[in-house]
Amino acid sequence: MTDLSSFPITGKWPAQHPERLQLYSLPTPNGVKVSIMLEETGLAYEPHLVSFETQDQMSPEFLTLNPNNKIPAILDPDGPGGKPLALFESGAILIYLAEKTGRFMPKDAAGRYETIQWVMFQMGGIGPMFGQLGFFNKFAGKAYEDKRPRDRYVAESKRLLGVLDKHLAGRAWIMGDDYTIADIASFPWIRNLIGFYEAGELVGFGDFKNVARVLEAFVARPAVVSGLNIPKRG
Ligand SMILES: N[C@@H](CCC(=O)N[C@@H](CS)C(=O)NCC(=O)O)C(=O)O
Repeated sequence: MTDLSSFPITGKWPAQHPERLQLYSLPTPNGVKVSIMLEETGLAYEPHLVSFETQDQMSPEFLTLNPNNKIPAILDPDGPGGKPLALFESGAILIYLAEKTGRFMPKDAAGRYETIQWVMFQMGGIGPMFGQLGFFNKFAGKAYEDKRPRDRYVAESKRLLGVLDKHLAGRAWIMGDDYTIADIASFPWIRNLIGFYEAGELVGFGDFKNVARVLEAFVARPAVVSGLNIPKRG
């Protein structure tokens, strides 16, 4: 019988099924990457809602799992060597889950590195830049009179979308015929940019036909449809 009681996080979010992978998250663009991956792989897992309304991400229990106070984070009772493994940073979690399950990552070494390269492109480029654009277009930054900060992130987001659009020409997915963690990392952010952040017009999304085509295929996947709402908001 798996026992996770020595992990302080289980004091705040008790594990009903300690033998299952424990997910601590919220359905944001970073959070849903992991929910979608878990839904795609069919791994047994138990989702726990980390509410920002109650600042759960700042709680001492959550900080034991991620000292950087951000979702998503996981605790896998069955990590390498059969020992529990706690992980944060969505890109690291996607790579871990791909390797654990042997899914959504090419088997050959070159394909594996190229997939990781595109995951890093999302983690270091798309995520941070789109996130700033969201702040300046939709949230507190919207009220700033000086539009230069917003425009800087508009320009950078457009540039990144252009890079991805060119790459996707003639490809079904980022890695070609196969759907991988590079897609799972990237498309929740693109969906969010034109949806929740309401920045589609600002970045001229209509110009990125390949990105739009692959986004449509992505959101039609059943695991994406369900993953986008996990964990359920209270
Ligand atoms: N690089 C991190 C970023 C995670 C991140 O920014 N999470 C946001 C939600 S999308 C968060 O937890 N924010 C809460 C806070 O900053 O207090 C990852 O990809 O996991």
